[in-house]
Amino acid sequence: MSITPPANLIRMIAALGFSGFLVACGNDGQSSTPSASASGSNASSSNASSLLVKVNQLGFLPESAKVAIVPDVAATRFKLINAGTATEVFSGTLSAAAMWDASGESVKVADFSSVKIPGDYQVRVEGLTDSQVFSIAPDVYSALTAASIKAFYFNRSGIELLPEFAGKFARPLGHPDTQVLIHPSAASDARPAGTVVSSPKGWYDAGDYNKYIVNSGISTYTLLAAYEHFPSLFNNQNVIIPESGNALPDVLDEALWNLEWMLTMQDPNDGGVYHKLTNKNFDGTVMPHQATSERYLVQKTTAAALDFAAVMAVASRVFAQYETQLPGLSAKMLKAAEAAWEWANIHPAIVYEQPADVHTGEYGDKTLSDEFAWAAAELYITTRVDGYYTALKPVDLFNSVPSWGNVQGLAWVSLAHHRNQLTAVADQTLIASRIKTLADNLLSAWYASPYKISMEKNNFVWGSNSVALNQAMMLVQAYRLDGKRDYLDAAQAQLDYVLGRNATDTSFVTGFGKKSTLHPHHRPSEADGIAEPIPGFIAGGPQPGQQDKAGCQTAYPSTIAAKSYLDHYCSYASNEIAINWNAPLVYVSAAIAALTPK
Ligand SMILES: [Ca+2]
Ligand SMILES: [Ca+2]
Repeated sequence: MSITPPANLIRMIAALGFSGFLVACGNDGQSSTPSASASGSNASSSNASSLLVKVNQLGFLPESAKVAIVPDVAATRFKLINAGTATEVFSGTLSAAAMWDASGESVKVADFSSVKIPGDYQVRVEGLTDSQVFSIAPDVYSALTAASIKAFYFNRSGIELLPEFAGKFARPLGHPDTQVLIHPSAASDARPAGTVVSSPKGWYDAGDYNKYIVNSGISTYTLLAAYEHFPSLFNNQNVIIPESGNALPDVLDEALWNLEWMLTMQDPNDGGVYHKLTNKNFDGTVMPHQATSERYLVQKTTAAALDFAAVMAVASRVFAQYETQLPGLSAKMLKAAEAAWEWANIHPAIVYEQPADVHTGEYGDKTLSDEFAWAAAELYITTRVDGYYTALKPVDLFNSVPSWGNVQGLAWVSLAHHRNQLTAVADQTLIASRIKTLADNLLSAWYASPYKISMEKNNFVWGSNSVALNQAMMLVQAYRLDGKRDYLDAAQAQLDYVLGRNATDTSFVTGFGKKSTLHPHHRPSEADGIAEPIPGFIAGGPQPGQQDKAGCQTAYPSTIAAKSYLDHYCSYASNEIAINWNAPLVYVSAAIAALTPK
């Protein structure tokens, strides 16, 4: 379970001085025994990080915009040196210092975009330690894209992870979910409480072992969109999963693992979709095969039906090209989407209500107009039936950075991508305008930012790193529409941000960067007895709520928004992983690689 409450909700809660709501909705916080190998973060490391040069620790494509952020020291110039040497390859002038209110730092910008020769480099500024080593290389993001997809494989339910694919992270099969029970909240005449249903496969949602349709929706969509938008990047990619080498790109094999589970979450008797498959309580800090509590299908909801309808409509058109390998699958998915859509229109306002005996994540959402619009948009694109376009009420539908509870932006992303294949009813001017208006707002923030990113103080909500990446995804859509280079550079900046050009000087992706997240709130990474975390996962990231601090024996290094990050297993509020945070990492790393000029 992970949550990304809207910023206004965070502000409202902060104003009320009330954090209990978020504790109740977040991950458990009940199971962790802080490990002895804690990160050692403390107040002095926070001060120290303010004196470091912040840079994307992985690096840049030769033609990428390239920026580092430098503390406000007396120096007015910077150098780029070959890593570990004194050899200067470039020198430039630092910008004037400016204060970033999100981090409380006064910083300068070092721009070395003109350096394009592949190699390993560091930024050097008099009076400061040299930056982390980073690369300029034409394939600099290939391993990142592959690992961020493979993270989904590592989070698969119902499969043994074999050493030939998982290496030292091999583990026994957990959660077969072939015999789960209908919870009383989900009971119907055809399936009374206690009915045994098979619902295998799918991904564990986050640091926990449960499976939630709403969050699966946006996550699976984002992987499918990455493939729809940049197929050539994935067509020959080998992620080293059991399906590598078959006829499908691995990213689609991985998406299919979850889609097959999602199909089992639809009640064949009426088309409704169960909200989640979970235990009654969160599991302890154990490996998947050691977590054997009874599992339940809980309550059908309108949001689940609509997110399911949207994703199945997308999947139907994506898998249509694999009719030979997967006969009937595309048609089956479209039928499932239409049945869920019909159920949602008969039951338009069934909001998730947590039963008294269930204590896992809620993914509750009372605003369903965006889910209706997204499902309608995807059904329209796949079927070209004009009635779906009308149903999405385009004139009333605005664009926004997507999150699990606010999916209207996904409708615009798909409409913009398929704009040349739509029927005459679609308003092309409106589609372009919605994409550009949002991206221009993000661009304005980027222009004004002392850190040269679109992230602003109020974006530091639960899962802030996914905000950064979803902002990038929306900037990418504008670049794809009109080719204005600033959109691409601003998207690159967001990727730089999560890879180390941030106020914590940390690359938030496990296994990538010299100083990266080591102790994510992720049960397998904590319980497997292996020192390093499973690679390819992005941590939630800084946010000042610190809803977990009562259960953490290690203090957060700072209360300031952009520094409020604790690299410790206990920190489900800043250091959990989640499928809906990893999916935009896949999208953005692939998009930057595919779109940056060669
Ligand atoms: Ca494959
Ligand atoms: Ca919503």
